[in-house]
Amino acid sequence: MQKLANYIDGELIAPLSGNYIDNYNPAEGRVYSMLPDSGTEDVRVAVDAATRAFPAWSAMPVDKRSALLLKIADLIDRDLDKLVRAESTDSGKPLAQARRLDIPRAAANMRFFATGAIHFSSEAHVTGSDAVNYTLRTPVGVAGCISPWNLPLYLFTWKIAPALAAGCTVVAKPSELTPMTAFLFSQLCIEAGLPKGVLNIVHGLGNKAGQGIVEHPHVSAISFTGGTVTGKRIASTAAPMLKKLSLELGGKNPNVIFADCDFDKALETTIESSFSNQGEICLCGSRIFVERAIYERFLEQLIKRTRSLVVGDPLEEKTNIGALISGAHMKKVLGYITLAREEGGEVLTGGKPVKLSGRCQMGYFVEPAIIAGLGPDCRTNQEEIFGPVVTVMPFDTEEEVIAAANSTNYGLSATVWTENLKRAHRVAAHLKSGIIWVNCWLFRDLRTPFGGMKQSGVGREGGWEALRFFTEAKNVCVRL
Ligand code: TXE
Repeated sequence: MQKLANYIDGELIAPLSGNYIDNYNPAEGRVYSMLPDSGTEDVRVAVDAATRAFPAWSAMPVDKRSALLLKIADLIDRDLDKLVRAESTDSGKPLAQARRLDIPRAAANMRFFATGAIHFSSEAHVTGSDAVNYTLRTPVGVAGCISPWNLPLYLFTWKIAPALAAGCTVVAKPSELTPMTAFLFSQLCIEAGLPKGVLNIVHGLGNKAGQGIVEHPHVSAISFTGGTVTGKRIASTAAPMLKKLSLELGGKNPNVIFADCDFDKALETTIESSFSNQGEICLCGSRIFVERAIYERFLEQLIKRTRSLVVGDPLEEKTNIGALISGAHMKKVLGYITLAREEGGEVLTGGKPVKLSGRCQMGYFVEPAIIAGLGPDCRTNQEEIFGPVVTVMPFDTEEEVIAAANSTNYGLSATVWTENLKRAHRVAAHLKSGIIWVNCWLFRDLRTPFGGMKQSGVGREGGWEALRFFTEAKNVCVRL
């Protein structure tokens, strides 16, 4: 069975303990490879390598750093098919989605920040004729980047690309549930000639390898995407050490559909925003609010379209919904279906495990579910399920729906459907979300700030925000 390796100081190496963790193929429900069970000692070696590499990497002219990152982007493009298949196998997501979204976006992340760093500039403030202040932006040092399993290479590169482009060296840990594309990525870094120690990838469990990165005194900044509970734990370690922190956490996002929307577009996009990646995207719209005038019609069409989605082998092109990430996660998702019933909800379609035949007979498949009859305050409508499960609620007024949409502890994203321009701007301004889509979903301009409010996190990624995060601002005041 294939054993993955850590990427430390430019080499692919085994964990110091010699121990490995089983890596599952979620569509087959069986172990298909093994990843290093790294501990704090492996992290220490990685941080030492990153510390040694920092002076040369941070001093390298930005166009040279950029060229190396662009080369890695080209290698991702070259290996598209291999990476797509690996991502689908490792995470259970449909191959078609990995080809359309995950892997191209990983290359785009590398290119965006490789070129962005060239254009990054700092400010100058002229204090009348008394002084000139200018801001020096220097890389923070060794950055820790910890990424989750739902969009593995996409979110991994979303963090390491700006860190490296800004001149930081990095110790990164992909999720132990989806290590494969980060491992393949480390091979591409070697091929591209990335200097040793600039990027180090330590595989392993969150509470060992991940916690080791967060606790290490020479890691100056932590960029994390994952669950809110884990984010809080990381903050409780990193905050007293006064580390810079960026936390992108969970969501329970409202999808608000007014009667004056473009009905067909709202319906089609709602199918995507509800069930893309099996609902395992922090940006999925899991609470659907529909204005009463079109509620029955919309719901009827939504059920019909949802029933037509193909739950199946992720490697088959016709599959819309692949496997959930793990048996434990499937249990959690099904537990929420039970909870929804206990809370008085009616499951209008789906919500049952799907038993496939052939190689996928042991896989973690769940039918996409639509639940109605629940108010906004119940647990089903307050807690992140992170699976193919949505609730649908009618509303009568704008004020009412804004209050309901804002009623959770989360504040990551929201979607608004209306053809009324004034209303669109008004509602967007009142929604407590870091990202608001009007008449679209998931569309991203990588220059815009990305992140959540409330329990959805602190800090913003994307564009200059990310390059600012990985640099320290120093003001130099020159008295004239
Ligand atoms: O993610 P974790 P889990 C949500 C979703 C899901 C829940 C739990 O609701 O059901 O979180 O998922 C690393 N120090 N999201 O438990 O634990 C871990 O190894 C340092 C939303 O699988 O947050 C992995 O690399 N690192 C989300 C990463 O954190 C630690 C995406 C994320 O894992 C650590 C995923 C520690 N103490 C889940 N403990 C989103 N925002 O998109 C764990 N890790």
